[in-house]
Amino acid sequence: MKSNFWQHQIEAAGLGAIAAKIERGERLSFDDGLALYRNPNLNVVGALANRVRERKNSDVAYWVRNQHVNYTNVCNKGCLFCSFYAKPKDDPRAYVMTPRQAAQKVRNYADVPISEVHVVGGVNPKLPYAYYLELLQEIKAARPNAHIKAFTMVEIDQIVRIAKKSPREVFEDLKAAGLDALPGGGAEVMSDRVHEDLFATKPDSARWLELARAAHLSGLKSNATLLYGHVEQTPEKVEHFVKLRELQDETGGFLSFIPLSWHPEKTALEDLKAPTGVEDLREIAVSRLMLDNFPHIKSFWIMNSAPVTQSALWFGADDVDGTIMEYEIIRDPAKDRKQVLTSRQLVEMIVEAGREPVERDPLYNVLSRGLEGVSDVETLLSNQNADLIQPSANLGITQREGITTASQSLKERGRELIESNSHRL
Ligand code: V47
Repeated sequence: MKSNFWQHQIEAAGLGAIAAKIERGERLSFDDGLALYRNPNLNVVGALANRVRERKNSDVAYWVRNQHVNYTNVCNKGCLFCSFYAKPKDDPRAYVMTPRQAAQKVRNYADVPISEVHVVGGVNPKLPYAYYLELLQEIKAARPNAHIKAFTMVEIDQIVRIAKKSPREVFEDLKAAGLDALPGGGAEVMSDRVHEDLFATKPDSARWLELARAAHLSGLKSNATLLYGHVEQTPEKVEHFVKLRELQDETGGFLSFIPLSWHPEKTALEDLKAPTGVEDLREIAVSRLMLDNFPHIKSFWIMNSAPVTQSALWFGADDVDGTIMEYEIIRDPAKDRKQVLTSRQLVEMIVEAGREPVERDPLYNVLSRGLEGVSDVETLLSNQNADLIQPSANLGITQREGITTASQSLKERGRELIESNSHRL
């Protein structure tokens, strides 16, 4: 960054003072965060983020052999940004897997060397405490050598409530049942305004942070996310970073931050436009610069697409997530069944982008480098298994006709909200 060319670019973009702080390793302020979001020269913002990325993670881009299991889509939270969930009552899309069925999903991929099983679902008020413990136990028994990364803080909030125990006691029980780490997710945007408008019945940011703190104090590592591109405002995103890095100063328990690009399709807010690739790159870059104490920034290829993720590896990201196998949260069942990249495709994507692929486990222990052991077996198996257990097979919930789904009934509310937010967009 010392060359005259870059110095000129940085000064011309009006980012000289921020660049000097970055060079000195100083923390950026709230106002710096606003300035980075508002600066029209994305290349310079990205180059500054890349500077930090290379300082922390050199040329490496991490990937993981993982499998997602979404054990239920039943959810009583009614978030307007979500297309995944089904109402607890009378929703024909609703499904719940028994712990054994979830474990069978994992066994279906027994021939793939998976190191992480990522387990999340809706907040299903019918599931008892024992269900969550059995879910972990059955999955662990099906895949003893894989780490289980399970439950966002929103699910944890529900589990704590039904357990009638303290968060610390619950984390001890979950660890004993097989929990190794927690995903990000659930905080969305730490703003009371957006919370009220889009996900009022979910825990607020104070509760999310309290539970993340308890997880870290129990020795569990976790991730954090930001859902962007809907009705949030720039200062709310900067505030989100400030809150996360304060907790990270305290606990050191966060591993990775994942900006989640919102997908409006089939949600109550589907009339809003989706974020563009340029916005995705800016979110990666600003998060890398603001979250100075987070070791990793992930560009989740499912949300960002593979091409944007390749560019993101030069805008601050050092992780692309993994093989996934099946992802229900933004899946359109009418269009495609599976969202999977083989280990070979992931590694080739990273090499093509000019970075060094390193396979990791959920705790960022290095498992392999370069092309060691990569294959195309995931696609073969995921196609073969497509019909074995389809979530829409409606496990344990009877289908009925003539029912208004959650997303239909919320659409009206969504339209009103879009109108009332239109002056902010
Ligand atoms: O909290 C829901 C998001 C999250 C939509 O920790 C949507 O490695 C986009 O947390 N468009 C759950 N996003 C997923 C999550 C996650 C994903 C990947 C990796 C990790 C990790 C964590 O999904 C929710 C919500 O913010 N979400 N609906 C949507 N329509």
